[in-house]
Amino acid sequence: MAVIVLALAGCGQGEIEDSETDTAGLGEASSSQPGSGDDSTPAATKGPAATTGSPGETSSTTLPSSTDAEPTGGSGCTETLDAFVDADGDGFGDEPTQVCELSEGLTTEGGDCDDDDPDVYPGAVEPCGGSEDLDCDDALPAACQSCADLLTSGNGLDDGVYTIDIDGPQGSESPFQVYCDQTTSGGGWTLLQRTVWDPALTDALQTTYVQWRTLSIGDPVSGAYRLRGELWDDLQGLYDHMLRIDLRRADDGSSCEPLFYFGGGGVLDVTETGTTIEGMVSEVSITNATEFSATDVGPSTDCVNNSNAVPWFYASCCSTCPRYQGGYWNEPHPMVSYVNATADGLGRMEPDVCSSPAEAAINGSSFRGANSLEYYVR
Ligand SMILES: [Ca+2]
Ligand SMILES: [Ca+2]
Ligand SMILES: [Ca+2]
Repeated sequence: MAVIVLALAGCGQGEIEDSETDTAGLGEASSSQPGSGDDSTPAATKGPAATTGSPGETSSTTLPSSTDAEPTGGSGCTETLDAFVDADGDGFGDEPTQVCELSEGLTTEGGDCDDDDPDVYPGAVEPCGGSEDLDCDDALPAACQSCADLLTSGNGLDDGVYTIDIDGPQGSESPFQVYCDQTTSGGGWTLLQRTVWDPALTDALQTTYVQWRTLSIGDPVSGAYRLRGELWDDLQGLYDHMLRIDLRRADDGSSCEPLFYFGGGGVLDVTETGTTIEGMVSEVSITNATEFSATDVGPSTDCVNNSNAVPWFYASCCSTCPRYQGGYWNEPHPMVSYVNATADGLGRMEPDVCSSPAEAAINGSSFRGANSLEYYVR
């Protein structure tokens, strides 16, 4: 502000009588200055009150003569320049003014929608997923297209539920909520499915292929959940896969600390008639077949129907079962076979994460029950 008044003051010498053109700029600028209520004071005399800004140094040297209302030789202002106050120094201003020449704190570029924030101006970079209009186009930033995008944008660094727009603002797909793991092994993971111990909750996920492909079920925050299958392959950017396994303690049914198993290179391909996953390299069998089975489609429909499993990449049985019944459980539960034999991606096994043993499979095999089993891609 101070700087502007100075510039105006210099300019005002020659135009002090032209109240029509100058009043707007002077009035606005001077209204915030101490003592500016004295309307009879020539504009230039207000300058000294505003000489705290370094840019005013050159102007201030001309100010004493301005009180004579006598233009000094050569410094008169023959033409004024439309300019804007740039209080935050980002090169764009908001408050219009007229000056003889530009000086620090002034700019010819208008449109700064927040002149107190140097990160907000027309054309500013506006990362997806933000909650503030940074580029002054009167629109909030677009939603990010995945959890990985949220991580890159800096607007989604914590684990939690976020709104993503998988095909961007121009696409036909509406934004929807997902759960993102942004902290495990580099983050950027989008949750695709969660099965839980309680059969009544997970029952809803045991569906036909069409239902698996077209219907999202449950809440990404907690409980049984599945993002509809037709989006699964759209969310794989790096072809990375992750299983989060919360083993169930035998004594009180509480959850152990989570284990995380990873796979790379697995290419998901979802079509209207079938789904495959090819090329995954992982230390354990995150999937047990390349082909996907639901109640009506796939090589292991028997597993899904007779064992109350949920749609998954099953062979005849599974080392990772999002849900399975029979042999091991009287009720269908999530279960895995390798947690006491193969370390997870963080180097831990069952004894490292459970203060008491996880619930053992009823037939004494290596299978363990899980309070939740979550599948992510990124
Ligand atoms: Ca500005
Ligand atoms: Ca700004
Ligand atoms: Ca914007």
